[in-house]
Parts: sequence; C-alpha cells; structure tokens
Amino acid sequence: MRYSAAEHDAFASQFNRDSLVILRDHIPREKLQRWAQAFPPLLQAQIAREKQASSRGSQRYYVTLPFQGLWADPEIYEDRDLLAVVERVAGPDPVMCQLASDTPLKGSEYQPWHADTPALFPETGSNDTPSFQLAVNFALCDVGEDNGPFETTYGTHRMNKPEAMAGLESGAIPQHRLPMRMGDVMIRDVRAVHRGTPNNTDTPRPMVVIGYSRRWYYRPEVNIRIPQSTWETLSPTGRKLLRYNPVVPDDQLMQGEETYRSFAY
Ligand SMILES: O=C(O)CCC(=O)C(=O)O
Repeated sequence: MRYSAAEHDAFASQFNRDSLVILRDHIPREKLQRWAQAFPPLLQAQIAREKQASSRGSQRYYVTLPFQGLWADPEIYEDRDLLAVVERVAGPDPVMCQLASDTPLKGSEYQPWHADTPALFPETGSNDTPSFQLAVNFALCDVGEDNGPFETTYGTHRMNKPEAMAGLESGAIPQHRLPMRMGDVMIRDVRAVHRGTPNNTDTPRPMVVIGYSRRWYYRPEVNIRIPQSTWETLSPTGRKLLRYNPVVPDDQLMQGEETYRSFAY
C-alpha cells in the first residue's frame, strides 16, 4: 500500500467533490506494457466481429478483456489503495462487475456528452445520492492532446443531467481534458457527464475499465466470465469481489457478450 488512511480519506473527499480522483503513476509501466502488447489481437477480433459499425461511435471499440492470464491480475483489481478509495466512496464489500476497454482509433470523433448510468431513483427527480457505480480507468499508452484524452466535468455526478448539460452549454460548467500517463489510474463516478475525444494518431488508444459497484448493486448489462480454473486460484478477496459473476467451464470463456451502452442526454 502506497498511501496512508489519511491520504485515502483525502482522495475520497476529492472524488466526492469532483466525481473523480487520479492516482498518479500507480501501476508499474512494465506491467501495462505487457497488457499493451497482448491487446491488439483482442481489438482486431472485436473489429472483425463488428464489421463496419463500431459499438461506441465511429472508429471506437468496446473490447471485453478475458479474465485469464495477465488480464486477471490481482495486483491491479485487488490493489489496496484502489479498494480503500472505492470502499470509502461506495461502501464496504464492493463488487467487481466489469473488465473491458474503450479504444478510439484514427477517424474517431467527439462522443456526445453522456453519463454511463441514469439516476438511481429517477422518480424522485433527483440524482443527488452517494456513489453506487464506479469505473477505474487506466490507459495502455500515454495519452496526450492528440490521441483521445478523456474529457469530463467536475461535480456533475450528483446533478440532474439537464442541469449539467445546460451548464456545459452556457460555459458555467467548465470541461476538463485529462491527459494521463500510462500507469496513472482514475477512479470515477460514472454519472458525471463526460465524453471520449478523437484519436488523431495512427496508434489505437486503449483505456481499460474495471467496474466496481456498491455491494447490493447488480448490473445485468456487464459481467466477467470467470473460467473455473481461474476461480480456483482466486484469493478470498478476489472471490468476494467477483461473487456476482458467472464461473464457466474454461472452454466457454469467450462465449458471452456484454450489451454495455451509455446514456446520452
Ligand atoms: O474512451 C474514452 O475516453 C471515453 C469513452 C466513453 O466515455 C464511453 O465510451 O462511454
């Protein structure tokens, strides 16, 4: 663990205020370099599956990562600093429900501003609840101005979306472009209004997403298929985090399909 309890508290306060916090230089770059090397075949397979229509907008692909081998790395998904912040903002015993990636290629465009989930209790007319659905994001390359930096707004995670959109349009709510070095890790509340930006380079920009949610929250649109042989090797923490996911025979790992979509406003 790199950080003290007081530092975790400070990260959680920043998260609660802004909707996100970034732990700089947190995952070893050599480890992510290995992920980057293993990623292209998965991207190519997804492109072939989708043919012309890419799932997240023009030249932008959502690729599920198989929970095996280097992708099933407890040093990342059980990282104690990450979990300390996740538990402070989304409560004890969180669940891990998603392991995937978003990749804009050359030719990608600005996405519409969006949140990844609607309000928890829309009938109340208020989005002002504590956090319940988080994304942990880290890129498999350095991300600068040219290759699709994530853009977001601060503090909109607990706002009603029409209000957030009006604030963006009038300029009252500033937009923030977040370049990230490989190794930086962002923890964010997926209700904040954000968008992907164009990648103008010839090199894909994969950004991993690990989904964590409150202990009682189930998201039917995503899951992590856990091969039986991987399940056998999981630590008690891993089994607890992954408890809502299907454990499948090893040869059925690749048979599932996620139906993940965001909510445009
Ligand atoms: O890849 C990104 O930078 C953001 C993607 C995103 O927000 C989405 O696809 O919902």
